[in-house]
Amino acid sequence: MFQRILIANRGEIALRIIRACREMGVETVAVYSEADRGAHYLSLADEAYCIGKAAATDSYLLINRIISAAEIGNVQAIHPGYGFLAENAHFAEVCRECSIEFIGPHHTSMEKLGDKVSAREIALKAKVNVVPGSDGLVADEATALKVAGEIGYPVLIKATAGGGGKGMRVARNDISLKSGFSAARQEAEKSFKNPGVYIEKYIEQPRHIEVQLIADQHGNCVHLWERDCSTQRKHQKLIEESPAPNLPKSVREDICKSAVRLIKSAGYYNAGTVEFILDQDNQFYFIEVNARIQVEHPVSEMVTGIDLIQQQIRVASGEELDLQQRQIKANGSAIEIRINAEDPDNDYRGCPGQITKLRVPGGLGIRFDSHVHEGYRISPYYDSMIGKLIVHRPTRKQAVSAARAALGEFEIEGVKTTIPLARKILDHSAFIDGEIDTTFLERTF
Ligand code: MV4
Repeated sequence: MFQRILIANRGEIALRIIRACREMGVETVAVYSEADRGAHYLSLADEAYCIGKAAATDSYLLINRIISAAEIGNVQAIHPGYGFLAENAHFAEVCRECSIEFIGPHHTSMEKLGDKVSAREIALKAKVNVVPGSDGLVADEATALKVAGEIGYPVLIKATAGGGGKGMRVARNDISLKSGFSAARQEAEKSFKNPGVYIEKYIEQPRHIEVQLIADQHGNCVHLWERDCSTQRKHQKLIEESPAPNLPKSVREDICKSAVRLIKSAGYYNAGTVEFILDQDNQFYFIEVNARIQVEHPVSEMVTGIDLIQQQIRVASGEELDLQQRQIKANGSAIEIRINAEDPDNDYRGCPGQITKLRVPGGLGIRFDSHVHEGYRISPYYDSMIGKLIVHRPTRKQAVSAARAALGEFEIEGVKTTIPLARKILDHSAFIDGEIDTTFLERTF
C-alpha cells in the first residue's frame, strides 16, 4: 500500500480523498491555488503546497507544478479526483514516467475510451448494445446524408472527442443535417481541436442510466449497480439516485452485465462509469465511458456500503479486489442533491461570494460532503458546487421524504443556491413517482 499520496484537486473531492486516506493510514499531500489558500480542508492533509494563481490554467491544470509538488512531497501516487486533469491521458502517462502511480486507469485505456468512435467500437466488440449509427467517423456531407437515409431521422451528430453534450446537433431532415454537419465539425474543431464527428439515431426523451464499476490490475471487475442521473439541466446534473426507479429487474441486470463486459474487454482498471441512455421502451444503448471517479459516486457507496475512493487507492497500489459480485447488494435507496451557489433569477449562473451563515442537516442516513463553512468565500474561478447532500433510506419514498426534510434544515446566507429548485423537484408528482427523463427539468420548470 502507498505510504503517501498527492491529491491533484480542490474542494469537496479533495476533502473526500483526504478523509479516505486518513482512515486507511495513508499520508496526504494537498495542493492549492492562491484562491484556495487557507481553506479548512487543507489542514487535514499532512502537507500542502501552493501551485499557482487562482485560474485553474495557472494551477490545478499545470502538470509540471503538480509533478514538482509530488516530488518535493515524496509521494508514491497521485489521485486526480474529477474534472481538472482526471481524464487527461497525457497527465496519467507523465505520472507513470516519473515513477508516480496515477490513481486511475492506464493512459492507453483513457485514450481508447476518451475517443467516442473508438469507445463505440470497443462496445460493439464486447456485444454491448450501441445506438444505431455510422460505422466510424463521417467524413463528408454526402456520407452523412447516406447514413441518415439508412438509419432514418431524427439523427444526432456527435463529436468523437466530445462528451457532456458539447458539439452535438440534432437533425430532423436533410436540410438541417447539412447545416448541422458543418456546424458540428466546426464546433468540434474549436472546442477539442478535433473536427471528427459521427452520427447516431436520436433517442427522444431518454433516461440517463450509468453503471459504477471498479476493476483491479489482475483482470477482476465488479459493478456497484446503477445510478439514474436523468434529473439534469443543460447537461448539469442536479439530482442522482441509486437504484434507478421503475427499472425492470431484467433490464437492470442486463445493463450492469453489459457494463462489466465492456470494461473487461477494454482491459480497463480502477473506478469507471459506463453511461447508457434508456429509451421509452426500456431499451438501453451505450453512449460513453467516464474514466474517473464521479461527483455522484456517494449514492453507490451508500447503497452498497463500499468506499469507492479507498477501493481506487487499493487497486492502484496493485492489490487484488477483495469484492465478489454476488456479495455486492444494493440496499435501500440513496439520493444525492447537488447544492450549487447559483442564482435562480439569473439563469442559474454561478453566484460567488461569502457564506455568512451556514447550518447543515444531519441525522440517520444523512451525509453532507462539503468543504465549505461559515465565513467561506466561494471563488468565481471554479465550479459552483458547494456540497452534496446524500440521503440513504430503506425505500425510495422514504429517501425522498428524508431529502425534503434535510433540505429544510439548511440555512445558507450570503449566496443564493439551488436548494429552492431541489425542493420544488422533490415536491413534484412526476419526480415522486420516479417518472423522470433527461428533459423533465426543462419541460417542468
Ligand atoms: C444522446 C441522446 C439521444 N440520442 N445520444 C448528451 C451528453 C452525452 N453524454 C450524450 N448525450 C446524449 N446522447 C443519442 N443517440 C441524448 C443525450 C442527452 C443526454 C444524455 C445523458 C444525460 C443528459 C442528456 C441531456 C440531453 C441529451
